[in-house]
Amino acid sequence: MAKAVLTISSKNYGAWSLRGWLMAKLAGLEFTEKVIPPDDPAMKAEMLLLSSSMLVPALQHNGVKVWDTLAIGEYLNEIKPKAGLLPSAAAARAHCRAICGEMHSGFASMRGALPMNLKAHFPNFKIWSRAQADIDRVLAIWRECFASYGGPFLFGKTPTIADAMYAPVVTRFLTYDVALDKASQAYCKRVMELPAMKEWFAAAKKEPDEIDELDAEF
Ligand SMILES: N[C@@H](CCC(=O)N[C@@H](CS)C(=O)NCC(=O)O)C(=O)O
Repeated sequence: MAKAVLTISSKNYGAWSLRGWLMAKLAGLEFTEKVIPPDDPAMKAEMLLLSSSMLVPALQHNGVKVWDTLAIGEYLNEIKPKAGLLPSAAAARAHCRAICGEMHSGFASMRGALPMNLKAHFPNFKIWSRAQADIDRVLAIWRECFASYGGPFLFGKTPTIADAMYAPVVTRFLTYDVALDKASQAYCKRVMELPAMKEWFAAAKKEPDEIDELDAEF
């Protein structure tokens, strides 16, 4: 069977890349990575061949091209149904899709003000009120999940696409020293301890140093 290829961008800055990559790891998919430097205009033409949106992550698998992170998560769930990327109960599955959708389309203030930057640490970072409102909503989403499914992940004992969708939020909370309640702190620690997260983090640290114009959500 042809091996899958996942195209991604920077591991230090690429929040969407991290989400798609983590979903593929959680699914147990065998894949090779193709890393396209986000600041290289020459790569745009190549990206168009891989992803109609010209955005990453983009997955190629058995002649199928899937782009956009949520579509990749749904596709992975179809080809790897035993991985539990979506909860098995319909109500929990609907809840999972709802909070993934909220992450996919929302939290613009938090994403803009606190861009993912795994190598950085900003103690006492001043968070403006709109970003704080987004953070409060994320924490409320997490609290509801912990109360409904008992943790340690958002939908219970094993990680789902929701944990992948919120993984770059976890890293932001750590980078920007966001004040967290005990349960959310424990959740962040649990996500960071996933072997795949450790692998991604180690690779991000080896990337060339920060590029100023990339200190923004992309
Ligand atoms: N809605 C898209 C967002 C993907 C996205 O914004 N990807 C960024 C990188 S993490 C990108 O490809 N940026 C390249 C560019 O804008 O040229 C998804 O869910 O995958």
